[in-house]
Amino acid sequence: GHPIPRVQYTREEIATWGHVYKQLKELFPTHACREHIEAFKGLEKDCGYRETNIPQLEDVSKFLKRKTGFQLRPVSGLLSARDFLASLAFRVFQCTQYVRHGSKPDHSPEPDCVHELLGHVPMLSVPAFAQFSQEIGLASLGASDQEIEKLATLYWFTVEFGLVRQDGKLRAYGAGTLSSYGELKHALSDSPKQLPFSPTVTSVQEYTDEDLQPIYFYVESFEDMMQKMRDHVSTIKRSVDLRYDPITQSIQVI
Ligand code: H2B
Ligand code: FE
Repeated sequence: GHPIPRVQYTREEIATWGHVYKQLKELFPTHACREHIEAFKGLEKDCGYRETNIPQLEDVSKFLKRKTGFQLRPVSGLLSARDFLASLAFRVFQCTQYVRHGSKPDHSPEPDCVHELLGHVPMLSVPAFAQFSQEIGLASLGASDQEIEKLATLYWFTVEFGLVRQDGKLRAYGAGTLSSYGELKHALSDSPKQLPFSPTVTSVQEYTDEDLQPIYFYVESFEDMMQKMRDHVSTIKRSVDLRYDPITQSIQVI
């Protein structure tokens, strides 16, 4: 419950952020989904999103809390899929606070706050998407290692690299895509395969984190994605039945 410590970023770190920010801002109007574009405006207005400033996680966390009840928790690096997904069940997003190395501003091998703030945060402020994120988290509680692996794969092809069709064109809603200029251009070009999202197929699709994605999955809407996911999750066998109580923000075994 403590406020997230404020960080005084160095000039080099702010320059790295600014470099990515400036490039992506040019692409968002033609490449990002409309929810991301809308959310981004709010973050510029309320949370200090701009080229010369790295937003503070505490301010962003309060913004999200107001919009969708999500909160950020600072984390020092990559967590296991099980730990990471479990926190989503409680509308907690474990968020790195450090900036990638300035020698490679366009790439970070691990999540950094440029990726979290530009990719994840705007989408977590969208109610339908926040609900989807929490439901993947809820599905992970008490799941077997094998099921966790499938959920992590679904997370990869939706939350990180998902596309959505809007006004007849594909747009990005995945954070991995929305936080990388190269990936964002590539994702909507003719180079990769773009397949319809289908949990049975998508959950066992192999993927790489070493290069641009060769395959993306698209949905027709977030409601469509949520329904497909719910149908899929209902087939997962689990030892206990769980329910999230939004009043106490706790999980009840039923
Ligand atoms: N850990 C952290 N710190 N940030 C993430 O975005 C993240 C993670 N993503 N662990 C997880 C793994 C994701 O790739 C899935 C659920 O495996
Ligand atoms: Fe991510």
